[in-house]
Amino acid sequence: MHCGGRALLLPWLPALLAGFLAAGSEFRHHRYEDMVRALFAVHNRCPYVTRIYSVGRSVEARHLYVLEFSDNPGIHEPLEPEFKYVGNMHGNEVLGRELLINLCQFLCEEFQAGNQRVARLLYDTRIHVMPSMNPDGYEVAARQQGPEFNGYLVGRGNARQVDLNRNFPDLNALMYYYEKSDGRNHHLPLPDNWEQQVEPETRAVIKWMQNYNFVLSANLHGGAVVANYPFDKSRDARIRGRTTYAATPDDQIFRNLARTYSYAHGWMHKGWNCGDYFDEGITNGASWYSLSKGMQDFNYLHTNCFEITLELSCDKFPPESSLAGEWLANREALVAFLEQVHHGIKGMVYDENNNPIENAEISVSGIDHDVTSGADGDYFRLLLPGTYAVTASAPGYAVSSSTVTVGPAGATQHDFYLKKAPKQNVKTKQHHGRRNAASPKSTLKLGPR
Ligand code: GEM
Ligand code: ZN
Repeated sequence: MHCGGRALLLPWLPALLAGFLAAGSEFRHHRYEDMVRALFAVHNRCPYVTRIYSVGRSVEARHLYVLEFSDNPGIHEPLEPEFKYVGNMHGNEVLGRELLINLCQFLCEEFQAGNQRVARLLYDTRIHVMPSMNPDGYEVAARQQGPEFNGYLVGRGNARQVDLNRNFPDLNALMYYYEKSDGRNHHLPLPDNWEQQVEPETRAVIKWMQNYNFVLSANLHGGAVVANYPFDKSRDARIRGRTTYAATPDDQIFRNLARTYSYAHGWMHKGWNCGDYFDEGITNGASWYSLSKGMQDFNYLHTNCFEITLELSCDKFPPESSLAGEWLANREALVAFLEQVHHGIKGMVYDENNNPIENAEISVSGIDHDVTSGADGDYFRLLLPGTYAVTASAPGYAVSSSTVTVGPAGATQHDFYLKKAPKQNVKTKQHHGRRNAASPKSTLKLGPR
């Protein structure tokens, strides 16, 4: 699907460009009101495959809007993975916001035009697009900075000037603490008072992450051109100026995800960009520079979602004249990365009566990071091609193991049927499931921002 896809998109290009240009050029910067109008215009044009919802409001009460694409908007269909794109978390890094508006217009137009690749994506996936996580910061940047001025920090933070990519609970610290005991590194719990410790935008996005079982995601930034993958925080962040690679247990998968973007991008993979060199256009976050309380690591440590951070332009507020070219350089990459959500293993977890089991843990031998089944009992485990020993477990049930082979295209489906365990064999994992009342709460303080 991946290789053939590029060819599938190209025939539509001239018509698409002509359409955009005729419509008075969609390649322009969108202030908040313009962005909202653009998203609703897409919804009005493609009402049966889109839905608009807000996950909450910013400090200055602007909505954090999401445009959702699916053949059944508003509904999670079992075995159809959920995907998200988030842009403009730093208000002054604006290319992601524009590219995501372009992507929404593209998905809608191409679906209408009968593009089979796009139609298939919409039938098999639920795609959530949040063009701006920091609409307040954007307005500051657009007013005081604008495209012509290269102020580096104006509008980066939210209205209270908090950097939202330094505002998530520090689950890396908790993971390192757990390494001394059971080594747990997934669905790590939040401190009791986490809601009081984070900004409204962060709070809304965390609740969004908890309400949808996202499988794959990217967070769009600017200021460099590179695909950055977890961990962002190095093991010893206190050693200043020294950068150490902090690998997740899923390092190979993350590197592959990052490469998917960089090689499908016009020039990211070449490595030399904005005066920096990144081999293959990818980097481990911590090996670049260490960052605490970022969103990327939080996704991996608190949810089932694998997130990478895409740095997409040297210029954080690029001139309008560059937007059409940037769209062409990123369009295939945005679609190809999205398609990666269909790799690995997926399936259902049932009990003996065919009732779905929520929050079952799926473990892959050799990769020390579990994912859990969602409310419908479905699970998604991104993996590279290969043969894996996979285990499903849930409290009160006997563990079930299988050997599953993953090919290069599409996800392999494997369902688990768990039998009730005899009382003495019940596996009691204290830390099971994030909604489990028995799970320990983090006592770590989030500390000053
Ligand atoms: C970043 S995020 C990407 C880089 N991550 C690491 N660990 N070096 C940030 O938040 O500082 C860059 C950006 O703002 O775009
Ligand atoms: Zn940024």
